[in-house]
Amino acid sequence: MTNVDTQSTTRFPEGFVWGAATAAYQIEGAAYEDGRGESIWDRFSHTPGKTANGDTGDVACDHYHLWRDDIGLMKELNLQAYRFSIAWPRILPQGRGRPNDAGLDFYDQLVDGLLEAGITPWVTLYHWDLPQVLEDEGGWTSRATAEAFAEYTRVVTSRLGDRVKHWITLNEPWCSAFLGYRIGHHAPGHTSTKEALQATHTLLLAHGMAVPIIRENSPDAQVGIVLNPAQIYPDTQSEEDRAAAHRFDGFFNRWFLDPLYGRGYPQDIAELYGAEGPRTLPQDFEVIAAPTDFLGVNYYNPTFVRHSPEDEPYHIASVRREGEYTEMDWLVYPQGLYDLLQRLHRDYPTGLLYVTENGAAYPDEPPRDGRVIDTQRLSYYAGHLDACARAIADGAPLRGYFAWSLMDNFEWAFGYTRRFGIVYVDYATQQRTIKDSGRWYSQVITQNSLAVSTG
Ligand code: IFM
Repeated sequence: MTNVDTQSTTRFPEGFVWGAATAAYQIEGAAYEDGRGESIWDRFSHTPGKTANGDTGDVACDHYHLWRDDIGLMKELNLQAYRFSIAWPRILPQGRGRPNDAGLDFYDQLVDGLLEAGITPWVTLYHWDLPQVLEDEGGWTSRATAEAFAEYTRVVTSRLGDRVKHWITLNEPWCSAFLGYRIGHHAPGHTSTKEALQATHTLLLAHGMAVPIIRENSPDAQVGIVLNPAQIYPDTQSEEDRAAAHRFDGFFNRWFLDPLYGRGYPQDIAELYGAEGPRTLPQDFEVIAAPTDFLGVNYYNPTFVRHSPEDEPYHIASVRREGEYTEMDWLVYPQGLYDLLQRLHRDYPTGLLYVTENGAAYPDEPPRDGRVIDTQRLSYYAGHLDACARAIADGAPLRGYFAWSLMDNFEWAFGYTRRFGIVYVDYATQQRTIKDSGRWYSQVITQNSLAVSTG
């Protein structure tokens, strides 16, 4: 393969789950087929100026048609589990109401195909592709969207709950709320703090409403939510920098984790948000804190912050540290994953932990003689898996790891300009090629250990 120094002899515990992850809008394509409704990402990506090169998910990796081949790839990679998401607009084109049989059939066959291949399906119910009709009625800022999500959950779990035993309600609600309604970098592209906070509340409520429905329709299932918690470090140990890091932790992490684990919204942050805070009902908090079995952690990079009086209103500035950066301009820092896993398990009753996404974008060369040499990605994985192993050795209840991503795909506002796959996709031909990182990962899976050759 390639010359990366991964000297580790680390073994993972028996039963550790090895997988890879994707999301519907990023890979499926077939945006107008078989009765699928419009999603906010169809609308957003077709709006000029919103994505790199005007890229859309219309075709993406054409997984909707190539899923059998893709299961073949997963087998070649020795994957034990595959995390994918269901496109809500394929199931309920109008957001609620009459289900679309063709959409349900697609996922039904995919699940059966995975099980036949000996691969455990891990299903995410919502990975950002809200039906546009619901957005037109207020989207995640409207409480009715949580009710629609509960209805959608009921439809999906009634159909797949007998065979799917690992369910994730939401992927990264921070992104849905803040990238979508505050920063505007994601669909639906709004820029209001008040909307983002209301959207957060609806998303958390939707999660809480969905949990008992999943349990009812999928007995013995493991149910969880996936967050993208930040591992935050103060730039210096000064009191002011540490206070800034604590505030940032409040905005980014505690605002989600505290209500999910029964503590309501953190008071210090609620005070800073003031009148922009969400409208809530007292009974919401019990719903949101529905007991779950695991927390999914998506980790890519750490966050360093400092106190900055000129940055109104919260006086926090991010700090760029020296080091290696990926093509996303994200610092490579495996220790952040170790620290994050320890912190989550120390501060919250998370139940089991799974790394549900971790990976890196680098500008790969197209395959030559059937090979893609992606040394940097391979070493990124090696470093982060080593951090996982150390976290387990030091007591974190980490039970599995999913590489992001199974294959190169539509990276949201970056379109097709960022490649995260362990499989290379030639978008013109839909040809897939397992990269060196993928070959290395498949050996790690087989050995259940990092003691595999990379040379
Ligand atoms: O591609 C995304 C994914 O959809 C959610 N988590 C982060 C990934 C990389 O940006």
